[in-house]
Amino acid sequence: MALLSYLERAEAHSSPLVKKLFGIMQSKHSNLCASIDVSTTKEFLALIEQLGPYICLVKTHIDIINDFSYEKTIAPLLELKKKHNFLIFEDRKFADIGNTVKHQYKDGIYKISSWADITNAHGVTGEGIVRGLKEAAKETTSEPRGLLMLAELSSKGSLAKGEYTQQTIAIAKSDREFVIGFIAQNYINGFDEGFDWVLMTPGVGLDDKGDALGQQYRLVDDVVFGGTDIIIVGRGLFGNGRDPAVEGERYRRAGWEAYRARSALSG
Ligand code: 5BU
Repeated sequence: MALLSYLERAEAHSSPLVKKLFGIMQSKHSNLCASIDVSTTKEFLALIEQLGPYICLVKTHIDIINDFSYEKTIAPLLELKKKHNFLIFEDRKFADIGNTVKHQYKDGIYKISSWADITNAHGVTGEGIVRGLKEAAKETTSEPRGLLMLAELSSKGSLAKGEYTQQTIAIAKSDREFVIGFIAQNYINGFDEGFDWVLMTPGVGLDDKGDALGQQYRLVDDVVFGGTDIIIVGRGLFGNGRDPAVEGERYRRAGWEAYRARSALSG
């Protein structure tokens, strides 16, 4: 079957959140998610300001910011979101029982459900995790919220494979409204069954092979031709003194061209 454009997928999708995401991707010609892993609010906001024009999604690890506050960190982030038109994905990787993750998502210092459009969860604790997170989202806001299930990881020796991955996919299918897709390294048999899941892939780098702590990088073409919709790039955009605007445009173009080439091949 021919691979549809992001616009066609936006039009056909049942989820308002996915419609919005694919719509942004189409209008900015970007399937690039920037992973902003820095420890001060100043660096965090400066990077997002620089990368804003090139990305469809900002991925955060909000708990690594030393000087976090809603007023100084989140309020300006939401301004940048409006200015540059992207969505926000908090890479929280929830992994507890439903009742606990419900509170971790909506309470505490970070109140993730109040500002992050998308978050993610491991399947290790079973289906209750989806229900707990969904309840928190509903109790927080009428804005659309979505969950990605962690089917695979990019790191060396990851245990998320085989039967574990298949069971995680089964958990995702328990709620096709709140769960919008997966984090995985490739398209996996078992995802689809006629539903247009969003697939996002981290561990992408054009210049490095990995890091000293088990990260493994693959090239943009490899992950896009492997079936991904959104490439997630962190240090490739700003590590080692790189210029975020130069690398932002480079990865945006690489990701977009790869998706177009894949669509043309499948057409
Ligand atoms: P990097 O700087 O491009 O290596 O950052 C990758 C980001 O993606 C980082 O925030 C990780 O926590 C995140 N990540 C990952 O690297 N691999 C995975 O499988 C998952 C998330 Br899930």
